[in-house]
Amino acid sequence: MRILVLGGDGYLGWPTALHLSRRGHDVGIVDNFARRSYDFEMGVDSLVPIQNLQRRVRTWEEVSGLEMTTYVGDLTDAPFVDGVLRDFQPDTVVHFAEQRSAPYSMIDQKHAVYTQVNNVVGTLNLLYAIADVDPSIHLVKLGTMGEYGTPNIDIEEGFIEITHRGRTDVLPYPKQPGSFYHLSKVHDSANIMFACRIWGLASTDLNQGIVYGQETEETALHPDLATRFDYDSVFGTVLNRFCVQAVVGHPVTVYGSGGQIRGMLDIRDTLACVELACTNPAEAGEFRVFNQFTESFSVSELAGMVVDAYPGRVEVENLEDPRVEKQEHYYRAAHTKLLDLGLVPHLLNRTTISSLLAVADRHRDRVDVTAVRPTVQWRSTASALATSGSPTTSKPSNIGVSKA
Ligand code: NAD
Ligand code: USQ
Repeated sequence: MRILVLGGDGYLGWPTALHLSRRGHDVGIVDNFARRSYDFEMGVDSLVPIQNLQRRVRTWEEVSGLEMTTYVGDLTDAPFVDGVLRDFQPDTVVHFAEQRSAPYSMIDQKHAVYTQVNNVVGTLNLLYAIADVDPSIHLVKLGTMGEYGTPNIDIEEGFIEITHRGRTDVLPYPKQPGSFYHLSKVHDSANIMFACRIWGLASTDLNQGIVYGQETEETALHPDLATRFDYDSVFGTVLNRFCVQAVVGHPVTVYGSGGQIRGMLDIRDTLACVELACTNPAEAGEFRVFNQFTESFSVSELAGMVVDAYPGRVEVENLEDPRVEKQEHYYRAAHTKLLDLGLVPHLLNRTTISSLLAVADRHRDRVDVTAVRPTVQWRSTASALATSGSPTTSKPSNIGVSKA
């Protein structure tokens, strides 16, 4: 297949592009490097050093003997998106290219607006481009389990059968997202579902849980192929953060009681799930939803697992929760559709956590402990970080087609 990976310079997009390339697909990457500019804005950096995209691709081509095309530009630039689809002619577009941090979206008004414009407008441009260039392109879109929130009933995969006053219908599952970022994904889902209905597009919305891990089979082939690893309080996700905290002797930062339960998955399973979605496409006019996670854990359970796996002493600190979220709640979410397609999950165990701890330990000298404690407050309309800079406005307008 010809597969275009939008956001292919990011934490998940890069290893996914490598994986799909190694599995024999012709892969193109699109990115505007917004993620790298958030690092400059926040004054933080990936724990694991990463190379620029051109060097990454060159190294991959040398190591694998496989070619990869890159396009540098912004999805909010409609002519750019249209031009890339016409040039690359993909069978499938895998769309990772969004601002993906909930805390970043909650810094202040500017960051909330930036997040929603970047994510919703980027996806809308993509939908128009697919409809105009080739409506048969399958859109595989990264959504989030956080679209559903934490309702007091079982969560289904995208849709729920409801009987109301004697009549029954299958309707989109109710959404109760927990940040302006998570809301942007809800808006995307509604727009994609509508585009499938009116233009007959085919799309798979992958409602992904929290990803942990850093190494994949392909990134391990050469140090220049490493993907990023965030531990700071804005972009770092919970288990990755806890492992870095343990290694540098910082207390593990459990927000509130730690009873928050979330769906999680290993980074290697992200790659496998995306590939399964690509190779088993949705039909014309179909909008389908897969819940992409393999297990669920409470934040306290994750903290306990890190304490158990780390050979030294680790303290756990219950901080006042900077977010507005339920700390004790029911959580049971369906996730059978990817298993039915053949997913064989890597489950979280002591070995996985030990290998994450080893990654953190290898790069412990790069940890900036001042970036670890949470700074963004959901209850405030302007967090301390609001003065530290503005969201990225870089918007290259030309199509940058480059063969590395
Ligand atoms: P990331 O920030 O590392 O990667 C996203 C990439 O998209 C970055 O390289 C960024 O520069 C690029 N990008 C952003 N806006 C763009 C635009 N307008 N035009 C072109 N490129 C743009 O994020 P990630 O962790 O790799 O997540 C990828 C996707 O998966 C996101 O959509 C995220 O919401 C979703 N997701 C991530 C997780 C997780 O735990 N990391 C969990 C569930 C869902
Ligand atoms: N948490 C802590 N301590 C920390 C960090 C987080 O207790 O130091 C708690 C949070 O309060 C929250 C939970 O851990 O209850 C998860 O937080 P997170 O930052 O790991 O994840 P989240 O903000 O939900 O976002 C991440 C990704 C996002 C993706 C989402 C999937 O950044 O792109 O959409 O996971 S999901 O959680 O299913 O919505």
